Amino acid sequence: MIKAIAFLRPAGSAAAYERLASFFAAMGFAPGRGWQEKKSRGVSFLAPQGNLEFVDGEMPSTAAMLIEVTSLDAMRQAAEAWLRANGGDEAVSRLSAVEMTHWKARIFTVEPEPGFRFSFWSWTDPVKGKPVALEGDLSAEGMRFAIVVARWNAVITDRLLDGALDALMRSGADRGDIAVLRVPGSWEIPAAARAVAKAGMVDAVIALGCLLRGETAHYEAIYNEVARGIGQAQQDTGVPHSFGVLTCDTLEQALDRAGIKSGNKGFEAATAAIEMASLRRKLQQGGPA
Ligand code: DLZ
Repeated sequence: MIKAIAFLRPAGSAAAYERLASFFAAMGFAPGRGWQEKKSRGVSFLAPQGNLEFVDGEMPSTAAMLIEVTSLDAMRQAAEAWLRANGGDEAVSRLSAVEMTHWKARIFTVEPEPGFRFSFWSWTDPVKGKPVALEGDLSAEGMRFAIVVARWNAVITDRLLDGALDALMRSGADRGDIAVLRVPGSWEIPAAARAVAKAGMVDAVIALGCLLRGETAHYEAIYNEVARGIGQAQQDTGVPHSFGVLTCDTLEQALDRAGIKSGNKGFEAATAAIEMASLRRKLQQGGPA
């Protein structure tokens, strides 16, 4: 099964590597994982879609890489601002004007580092090429999170916490931007989640707990209240709350869902929190264009 395409380019020098990384970050690309080893390092950037194209006939651009965007003029402004701040007039001379293409699109080409040309383009038809849906991204960079984790059944909830932290850090969150709040049991999660969300300190709350049916008197009543409370804290505060409270018949089932067999629900809850925080930011910035 094909999983992904990675387009690799040697930067040539450490300085060129730094400039290209800085430019792509300034253009709003979501950061990928990258790597750092003895012999090499890599900085990666993600786009929601990618494909490999071979061309027969007239090439759409003199650049080898085409980046489709929704707001071409804003992207050009961002490119110009970066070039001006990183090389002045000489660098700005490596930015083309916006031109029409032969395929009903507008395009500009930029060379942030000599020898590295990139073309940004968008359809002239305002509907074509727009995202079919407004979605959150999976980059947690610059976001703040609270993880509210129950101590009851700590053998499970500690694993959920590890999974959640792993997801946040791998997605670019800073450890200093993650607050971990420990509460006695799942019953106490909603109050703590609501308080931290209400304080306006975080972009999202991740609720982690584990209720075991066999060992919990009034299991249904507790579970319903925990779920309702977390949902209500989310609705009342407007801050996304993701639900990572396991409800299992046995400890074995819970272990499976905390990283042994069936993934780690803490990791999944953190991913959902990142996506919802990102979506909320986009809506606050004006929603669908
Ligand atoms: C009391 C209790 C029981 C029996 N079972 C669980 C459980 O399986 N999971 C959990 O997170 N918490 C449990 N608790 C503790 C309650 O959530 C709560 O912390 C106490 O009743 C104190 O309010």
